[in-house]
Amino acid sequence: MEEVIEVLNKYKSFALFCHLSPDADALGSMNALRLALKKMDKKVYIYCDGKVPKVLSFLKVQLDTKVSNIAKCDVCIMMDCNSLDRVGKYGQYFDKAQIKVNIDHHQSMNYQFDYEYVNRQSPSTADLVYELIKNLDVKINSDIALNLYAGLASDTGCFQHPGTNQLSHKHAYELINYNFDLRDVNYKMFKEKPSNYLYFYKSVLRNTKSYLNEKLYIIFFNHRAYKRFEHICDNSASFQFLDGIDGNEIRVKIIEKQKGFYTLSFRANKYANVCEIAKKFDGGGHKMASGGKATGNYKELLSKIISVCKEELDKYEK
Ligand SMILES: [Mn+2]
Repeated sequence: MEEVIEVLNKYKSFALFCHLSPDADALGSMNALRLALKKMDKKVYIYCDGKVPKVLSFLKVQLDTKVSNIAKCDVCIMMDCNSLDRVGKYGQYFDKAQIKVNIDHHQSMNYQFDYEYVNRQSPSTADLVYELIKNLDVKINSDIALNLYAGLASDTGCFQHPGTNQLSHKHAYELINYNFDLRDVNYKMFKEKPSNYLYFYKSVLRNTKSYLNEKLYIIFFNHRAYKRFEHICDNSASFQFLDGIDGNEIRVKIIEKQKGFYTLSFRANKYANVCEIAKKFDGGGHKMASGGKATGNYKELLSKIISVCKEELDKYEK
């Protein structure tokens, strides 16, 4: 931590990066650090290969797109992920950075950084960014606090996921003291739904099939369904109503973003390690929540997913 703080203090210009299909933790962490560094009169650019989901517009993230600025920066920081793959089209630019920093809480993908502030037990990257900012000569304001709160509330599933700990609540308590509109943020992240949500639910139920004695659910949205519900699909919380169903352990969400190009997300209920599954599909993440990607024929993909999930579930069969 001291080393990363030294880097943040010492250098003048920074490019921040987060993962594809960004969530509130990725965007909130990045935006909070940007706001803090700006207050220290640093130059900061932020990059994300993907759109800010409509539901997260309240974070007021302004993504940069001009890649020529990246090489001009002293330091590049990868946040809420730790591999070039996860940064998507910006990976090649990150790879050329003079100084590479990682701030993250995911399982390692073995990419070499110069400095790391990583805690794989931390429930969110926002918790880590908050600890860093507290050690910088910056007065935290309501915008910084809002972005950090959104990140930690989102990654803990509003303080419900198993990784949620005392520190999550302590940090939330401290951040709420900065007087952002807590009620509004919670409503937007955990309650508000677009008007076509009923049709989205119907579509999810129609497109969910169960395998392996109900232990595995697979939800598939083809590119037409994705187009229809794009903004809802991009918010992983939209599928949370399928979590925790007794007898089910793994849920795989397959979204065909473009014809033949799929993003995959994996969720576990209690014991399966879906990060191991995601690694077989160019991805990674956490034990209970991971992501990956695939291309090609759907039927082949489906049978590969089923067999990889079976392999993981078999580890726990007596
Ligand atoms: Mn995260």
